[in-house]
Amino acid sequence: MCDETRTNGLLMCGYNGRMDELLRRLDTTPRTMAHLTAELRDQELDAAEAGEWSARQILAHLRDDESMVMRMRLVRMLVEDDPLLPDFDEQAWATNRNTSHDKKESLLADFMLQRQASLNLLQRLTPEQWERPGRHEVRGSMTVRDLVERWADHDDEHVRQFERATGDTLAAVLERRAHPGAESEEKR
Ligand code: NI
Repeated sequence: MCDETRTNGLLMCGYNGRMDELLRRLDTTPRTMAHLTAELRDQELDAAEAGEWSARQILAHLRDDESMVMRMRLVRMLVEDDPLLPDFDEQAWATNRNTSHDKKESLLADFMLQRQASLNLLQRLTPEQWERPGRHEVRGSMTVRDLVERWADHDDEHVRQFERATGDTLAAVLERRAHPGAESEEKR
């Protein structure tokens, strides 16, 4: 069972530092996205190089993926016996999904809520549940632990993609916030 301890206010199962680290990464992403979106205006949210996603599309993708792909896979692996997990064509999904009217505040609030729902499940997994299997259509056999590693890496990939789309970085945002008077000409 879960040894309930708290790290930075986050409920953790203390049996494995690696799992805690994965959950910490998942817990951090909504705040990262909040920092990265805070100063963006609509024009900047929707700017995109040809063939690339805009910042708004990336944020919408993280929101959609959380409940409809990642948590769905998790729940199926917890309740079904070695389920077959369909692949998900995120390019096709993004192309056919009209998120241009979604306000960044709504997308961000949705993402935060959905991520918290995922963490509520993940924080209470037993060691046995972390090892439950599933079969991904393309990636093959995986455990819940493999899924969560992929989940955290997926966050990081899209955070970097978001930084490329806006030409800004989390480090730069935090630096500007720490030194509000020192806005340089290179920023916008
Ligand atoms: Ni993705």
